[in-house]
Amino acid sequence: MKLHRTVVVLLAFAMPAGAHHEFQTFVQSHSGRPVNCALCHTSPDGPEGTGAGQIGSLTEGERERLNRARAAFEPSPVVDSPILNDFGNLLVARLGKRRILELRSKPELVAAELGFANDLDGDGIPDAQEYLDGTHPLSRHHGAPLRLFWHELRAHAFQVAMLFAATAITLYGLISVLRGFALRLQAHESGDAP
Ligand SMILES: [Ca+2]
Repeated sequence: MKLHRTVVVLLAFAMPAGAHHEFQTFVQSHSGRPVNCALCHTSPDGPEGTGAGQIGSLTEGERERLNRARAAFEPSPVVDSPILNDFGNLLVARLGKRRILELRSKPELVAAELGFANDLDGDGIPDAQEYLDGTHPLSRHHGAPLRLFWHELRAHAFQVAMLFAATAITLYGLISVLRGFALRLQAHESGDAP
């Protein structure tokens, strides 16, 4: 077991810090939605390159943060890699880099191992569910439409109940008025009208 862990650690340092496309491939096939590297990385084009959020553009301080994050083989309280977004950093913090490397061959297990308690964008859909759905865990306007609808409905349950009550009262009043008119008309036609 120790030898296995040592091999994983050595491989991790030997590997370039590229995106792990196994996760992206799984999410796309599972959800049917297109997903790019921005699911976990700062740059939608992945960590390799010289653009914003990519390794070639990092300052000395950011490189130090990257090296600290790359050494997070076990779960840590906080991981702050400049090439990862908040969801990517959360994954490394919760699972540890060693486990993430292992999960490249079982990307379908990521959601269960991350757990469904976190909701980074506060849209009511857990990060792990957004991973499965192929929606962005850092955009509160991006989620499976039905899940967003139910969340909004629950969040505004009181206002919705008041709206229904007001509508019901208005309809009841309208029906009463119409019924009164109908009775008066009926009485008028029968000659009993005052
Ligand atoms: Ca969410």
